[in-house]
Amino acid sequence: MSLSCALALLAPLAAAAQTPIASRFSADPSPHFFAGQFYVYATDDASNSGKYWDSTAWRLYASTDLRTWVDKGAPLDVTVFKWAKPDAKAWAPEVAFRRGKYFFYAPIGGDKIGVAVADRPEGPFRDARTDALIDKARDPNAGDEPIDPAVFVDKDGQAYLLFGTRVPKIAKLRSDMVTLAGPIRNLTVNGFPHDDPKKTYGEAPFLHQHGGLYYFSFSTGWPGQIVYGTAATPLGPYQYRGVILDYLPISTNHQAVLEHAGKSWLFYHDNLLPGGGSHRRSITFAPLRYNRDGTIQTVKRRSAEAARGD
Ligand code: FUB
Repeated sequence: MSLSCALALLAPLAAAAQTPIASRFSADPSPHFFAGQFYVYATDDASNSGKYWDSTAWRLYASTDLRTWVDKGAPLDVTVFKWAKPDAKAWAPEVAFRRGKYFFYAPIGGDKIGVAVADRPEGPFRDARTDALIDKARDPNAGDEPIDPAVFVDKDGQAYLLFGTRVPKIAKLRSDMVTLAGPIRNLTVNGFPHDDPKKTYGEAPFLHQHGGLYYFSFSTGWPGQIVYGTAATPLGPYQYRGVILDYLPISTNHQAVLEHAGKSWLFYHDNLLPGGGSHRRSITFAPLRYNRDGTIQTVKRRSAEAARGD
């Protein structure tokens, strides 16, 4: 074993956190622990025009230890969905596992969410339906922009799909994971601080459970903070509790929480790589810590210079 490998193994994991997981621009992390490995599904900023989020394929990174990440290439692109325009933009992805299958929730073109399925985390993914799971033109209450899907599977096995900008949406999924089990509802968050009119729902909904409470986190907008509320049931209503991650020096903020082996991590994107910016983002993560009362400690962002070791 080389000295650098030995030192890397000795280094505390917290130090590996808040550096980019890849040298390739990528954003909107969907982190998971599947079949003994960590996986992060991502929006591929490296293949966009640099002027807009107009990439047409998603990207996948894998790690066995959260320190060393391997670029697994594009697990899916929009052409897999025959009903989608081949140049439709591929935005923030989500993946969920159920009964031996991996389900990829793919926001396409800003107005539809498709779902693809595979037998392995890396794919190949194939369209799980012949049309979109969510379609703004077809589905009542799909909202103005059905993007940013997030899936939460509760202890009782009920799966929920969250999505949307400006108004957070939630719908139950059938156990097949590819059809809705009920209406699309609006999620309510009460108790936003009155002294900050910018604190409202923007995008990037994410739902997780910890210590018996349901945590709904999201970005407040463009630019946005990552904030959260808690509730006693997945459908809410949620009570605003505070800020998880402050504004970044880019126009978007997008988070996901990974809880594995008793540890919690906040994955998000930032501007950490040379040449980066609002359309050239990079994925990183940090330990997520809870207080005894269930509140979450605000994650202190590391600057690009510190992350690069400048
Ligand atoms: O990557 C495109 C969009 O930027 C995502 O859908 C939003 O969440 C924001 O991160």
